Amino acid sequence: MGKVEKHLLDAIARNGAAHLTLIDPAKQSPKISAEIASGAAAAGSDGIMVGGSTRAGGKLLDDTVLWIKKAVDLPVILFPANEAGISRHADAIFFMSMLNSRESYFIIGAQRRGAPLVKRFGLETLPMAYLLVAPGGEAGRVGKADLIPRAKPELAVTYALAAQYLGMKFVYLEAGSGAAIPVPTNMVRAVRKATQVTLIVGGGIRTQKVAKERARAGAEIIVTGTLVEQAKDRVKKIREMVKAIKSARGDRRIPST
Ligand code: 1GP
Repeated sequence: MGKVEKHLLDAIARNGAAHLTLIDPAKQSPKISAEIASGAAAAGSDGIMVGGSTRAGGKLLDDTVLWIKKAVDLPVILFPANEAGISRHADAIFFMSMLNSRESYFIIGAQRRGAPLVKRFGLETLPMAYLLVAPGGEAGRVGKADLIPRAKPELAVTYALAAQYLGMKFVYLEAGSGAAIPVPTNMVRAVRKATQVTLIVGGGIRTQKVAKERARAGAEIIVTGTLVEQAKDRVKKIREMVKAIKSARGDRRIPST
């Protein structure tokens, strides 16, 4: 098992659930991204994801990762929209496939193109199924997702099980960045119950209550992006979020990998 995967699983084992902070390099300068990461680290977040559907790459991505690495000790994990979202300076990459895309490019095309770079840079790979749930937001639109309807938890389960059988260790239920409504709790619970993958949930999570409910339902990693970007008192906001997530599940079982 790689170092970053171990870091995440240890955090989950310790606290029942973990929090990751998503930073989109296209939304602010690398310096501000590093400030956001510092705030997240001070607040107890467990890692920094860098990426997003704006598809930032190249120098902006490299500089953002370098600035963040200089500012915090937390692992920096790439969250790429396509093969452009790869930086040699990161600690790991969510090597992800949008299983419910209608286009093979988002299922395996971008991954095939990016794989040689990942190898060359020696990045730790965290294999992940990326499942877009309605409303899906920009990620769903860009990725041409055949969105999982909110009322169809059993459909999410079939994708998640397929991901597990394909050997993916992580499944990400994504409602889309800034979504007005997050992934429904009963969908989180259904996927948790049916699979042994490490379950990530994100998109539209802004309040402690919403985060806590998802963690209680079985989400092991909660991702927040917009909240962190927009909050005035960032550290306080993230601290509250982290506290809610980590106190949600006293007795949950440790996920097997
Ligand atoms: C988006 O799930 C993440 O990929 C985070 O969403 O920006 O709504 O927190 P928010």
